[in-house]
Amino acid sequence: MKTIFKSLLAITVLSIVLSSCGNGGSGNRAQGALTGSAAEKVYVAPGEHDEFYAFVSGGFSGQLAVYGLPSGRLFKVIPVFSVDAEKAYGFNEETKPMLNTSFGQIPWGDSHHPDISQTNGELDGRWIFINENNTPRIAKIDLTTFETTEIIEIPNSAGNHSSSYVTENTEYVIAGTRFSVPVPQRDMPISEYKGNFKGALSFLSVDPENGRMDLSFQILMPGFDYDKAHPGRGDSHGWFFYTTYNTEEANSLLEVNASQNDKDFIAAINWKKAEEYIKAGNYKTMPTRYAHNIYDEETHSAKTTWGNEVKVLDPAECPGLVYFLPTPKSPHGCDVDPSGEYIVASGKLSADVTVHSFSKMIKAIEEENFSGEAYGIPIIDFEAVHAGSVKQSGLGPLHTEFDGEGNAYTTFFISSEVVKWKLGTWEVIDRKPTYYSVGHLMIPGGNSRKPFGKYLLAMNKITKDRYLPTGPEVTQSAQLYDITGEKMELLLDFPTIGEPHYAAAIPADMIAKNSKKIYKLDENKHPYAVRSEAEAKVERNGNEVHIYLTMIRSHFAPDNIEGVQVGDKVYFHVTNLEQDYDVPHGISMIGAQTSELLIMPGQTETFIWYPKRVGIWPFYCTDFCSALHQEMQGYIRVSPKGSSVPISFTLDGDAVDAE
Ligand code: RUQ
Ligand code: CUA
Repeated sequence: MKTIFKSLLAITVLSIVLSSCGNGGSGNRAQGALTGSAAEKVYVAPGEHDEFYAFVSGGFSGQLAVYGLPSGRLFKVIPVFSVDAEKAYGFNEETKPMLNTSFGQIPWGDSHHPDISQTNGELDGRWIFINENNTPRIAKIDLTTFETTEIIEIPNSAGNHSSSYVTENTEYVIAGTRFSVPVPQRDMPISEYKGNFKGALSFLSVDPENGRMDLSFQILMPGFDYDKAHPGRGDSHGWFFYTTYNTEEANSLLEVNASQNDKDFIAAINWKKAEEYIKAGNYKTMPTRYAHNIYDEETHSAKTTWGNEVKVLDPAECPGLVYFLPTPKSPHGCDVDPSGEYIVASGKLSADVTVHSFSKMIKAIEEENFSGEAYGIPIIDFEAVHAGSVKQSGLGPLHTEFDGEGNAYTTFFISSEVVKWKLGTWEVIDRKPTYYSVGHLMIPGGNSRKPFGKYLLAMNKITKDRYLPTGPEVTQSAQLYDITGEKMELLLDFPTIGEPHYAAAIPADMIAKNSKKIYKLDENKHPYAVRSEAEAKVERNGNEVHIYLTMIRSHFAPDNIEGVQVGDKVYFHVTNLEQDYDVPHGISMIGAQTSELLIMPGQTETFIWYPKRVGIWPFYCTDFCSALHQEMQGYIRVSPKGSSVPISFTLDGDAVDAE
């Protein structure tokens, strides 16, 4: 086994070396040149809109980026798990609670797999969910505001990788632990991992009205690594499938020790059965602690509530809840075709892509066609569940998506290619190189009942010489392929933010029409909001000074403030009074140890400034908002501590309004 692994490793290294010199040299661009027709296919004329929104995970940036397809133009980076000084996310008082966890406030996360909400197995465009791998969390982004509105921490987990995928009607969004750990956490020798560590799979219900997530239950699985997951659909709706690796339960040098078994498993979870067990009270309640952070659009503020228990199911005590499907070999991707019949597993160390059949699985369960059991969980006989394999299709298969026309597309990391093959006959139809070392791929709607087809986006881990060099760190990138014909056609390369793990895309017209234009001022329930300049004021409360500030083109009210002292804690509560589309204002204060605020029309945000020195200190608008943007500024007079200068402020502002 070790030899196979080492030779695969050697091929990886070789293929990277080959690809980097194969296309090397700045003089040789011919290979990458597009045909005129390819250029036309991605050209979106100035002022025209793209056909699809693509939401591309930022990987270790912790964020989610919004691109247009086919142009590859970047529209927005949505801050999710990492602070973002540009948008004040995690810096202003309102969004700080979004990053609360049981470990404290965490300024960074590792985002992986976005998934758009579904109704009847089709994308509905209401929300997009994304998982955080490092400090296990799932976030929800509202697709009317393109803002993160909810983050829930996943207890009893470590490395929330097999996440965040939704069931057919968004009944659940799921999480799964990549690293098994002691549950509950305790002090014990690592060498006693085997048989003692557990892998928690989590099911979070989603309120169909407001999208509110709730940690419904967890299934405490054997101590394997739970890697990827996808929901059943159609007939297999009610099931969830997770790939596992390290069924060896090794705790060290996994590259060798977790590559011993010929086959690992896909864990098939019957979540409808889980609901029955929960209903029947067949669960344990486990004390735990996790943060649940919700952003309220009316108060423009986030609040954390704390969960302190979770319902836990033990598969050994719940017959029919979990089955294992033997699957070669350290499988990564776990993908279900649009019909729900085929479960495609990509064994990282297997030469073939393995496909299981859902209907065969049900039959095998009925006939109890089992080849053994692991920790009380039946292992279905491989032949009884195996539908077929795509033979010798490439090296290092990772992920598969579907076009809805009976074709599947699988990425191969080691051989750097996308391979198109036919469901049912398993024959390879086409293969195209990627540049280089592709991880995920995405077809709009490609993990739903109704893929939109047309394009395939390959997300690459390595770009080498594909772009202008930028020092040792070079961009990662995505590549767009036309999949309307029998053969795929490479159309476009474009750089991405962070590492592009998975993505999700949806026809633009499904969400563009719902996009919010402004926040209504008269619906603003922020406790420090003011709705007109007349209400703007400055108040002292001990050593706290609260400035209720307004902004409108092109001035602040008040814009001269006196009576602040060294040692005060000065709150800027700032309301943007604009009610027009696309007129944010920004504000920053000299010496404030935080970011600017970038405030949308009708919104209120807060930052805190600790004046340290006596003097007259300016603040100004940071977003070029009008012809007189440069005039949008103000002063604060800071007197020594204990000074008798009273709080005073101006409200006339010497109208320099451009409008
Ligand atoms: S998993 S390739 Cu998160 Cu494949 Cu990224
Ligand atoms: Cu307001 Cu610039």
